Amino acid sequence: MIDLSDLTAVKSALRAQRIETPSWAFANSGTRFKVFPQAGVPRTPEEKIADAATVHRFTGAAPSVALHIPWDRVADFGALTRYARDLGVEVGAINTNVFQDEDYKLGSVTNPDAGVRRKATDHLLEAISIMDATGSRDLKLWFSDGLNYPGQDDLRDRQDRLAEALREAYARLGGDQRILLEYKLFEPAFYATDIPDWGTAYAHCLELGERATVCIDTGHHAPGTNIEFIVAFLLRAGKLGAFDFNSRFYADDDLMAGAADPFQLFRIMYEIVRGGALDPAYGIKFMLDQCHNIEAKIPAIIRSVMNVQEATAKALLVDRDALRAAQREGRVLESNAILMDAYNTDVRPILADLRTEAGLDPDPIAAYRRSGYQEKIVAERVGGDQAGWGA
Ligand code: PSV
Ligand code: MN
Ligand code: MN
Repeated sequence: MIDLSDLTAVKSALRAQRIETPSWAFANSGTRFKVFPQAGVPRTPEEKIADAATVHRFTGAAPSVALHIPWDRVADFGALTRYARDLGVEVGAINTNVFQDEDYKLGSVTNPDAGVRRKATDHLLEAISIMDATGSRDLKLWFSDGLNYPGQDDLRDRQDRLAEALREAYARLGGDQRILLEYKLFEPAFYATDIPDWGTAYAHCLELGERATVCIDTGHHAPGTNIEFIVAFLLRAGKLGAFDFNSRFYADDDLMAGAADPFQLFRIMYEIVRGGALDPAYGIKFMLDQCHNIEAKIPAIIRSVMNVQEATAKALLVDRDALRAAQREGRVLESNAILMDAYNTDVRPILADLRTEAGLDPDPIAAYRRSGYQEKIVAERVGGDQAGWGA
């Protein structure tokens, strides 16, 4: 059993943890088959930010919101940033969108047409200008580029084109800005994706330099992939920059983080703790990237934040000295038992205490339900926005 008598260090690490919410998760979303609109969803970037601020108000752990351009494009990003700050949140990562224009049918930065590549790269540069205006540090890049058929385009040329666009964006970064590069095994392309895996993302980041790091989206792997190994490897190499948390049963399901496989989330967070990377000063961004197609959005996001916190709390409870000793001595069963002891500990009371100590309600979802916020947005907002998916 885990010794819970002195939780000072565990609590202070949990208190410092920050989870970023995605603006698009507050908007309507769906599958290829149907978008089920919900009452009260945001109609503007400001309303998405207001919902993100509400998540932060009840969790105390989600003080920034990622934007997606052009979905969240406004005339005055300085004003939007001030608006966010007034509500108690910061603008987080700026996500680019080079996947929704007709022009991108055969790719964006890897398109065989130089004109399309120029347009896509200009969009990346525009996103960096938005970062200048919002004070965001992170440019998050996900490319839908890929091929459906063998022979459709030259695999290697596409890597050269990708590298060229990334170089141009990288050269435009200023101050402490950095690139977070995502990979994804498949979808929307099915034969080949231009950044299919962490190794490809890592290699491009290495070529770019120290301000380029990999973003692990937990839904972007083949089933059964050992994601904590990727975490351990990238941390060791100093090339892990961020997570897009979500959970999946089959593909890029974008379900609530920790819903499908809480044990995997724990194993990931254990590697983070083991690597000393939980401290915000280390610079890893813990973001959510998910869609709520059938469930109410704000409570689902609150639940996801809580799930990440619970996985983190369990990871912090691992008796690392005992684990190391057991590992060194090759005590296999005991090593496994030490890890499982932490995983099997009910950490909900610890997190409830922490919230109470911070002046929050110990049960953020119940507090949200009682707050009247949902009724207010349902009454005020008619004709909610679509995240951009499943139109
Ligand atoms: C598409 O797979 C995706 O989920 C990527 O993970 C991006 O992070 C996100 O969309 C927003 O563009
Ligand atoms: Mn993602
Ligand atoms: Mn995804």
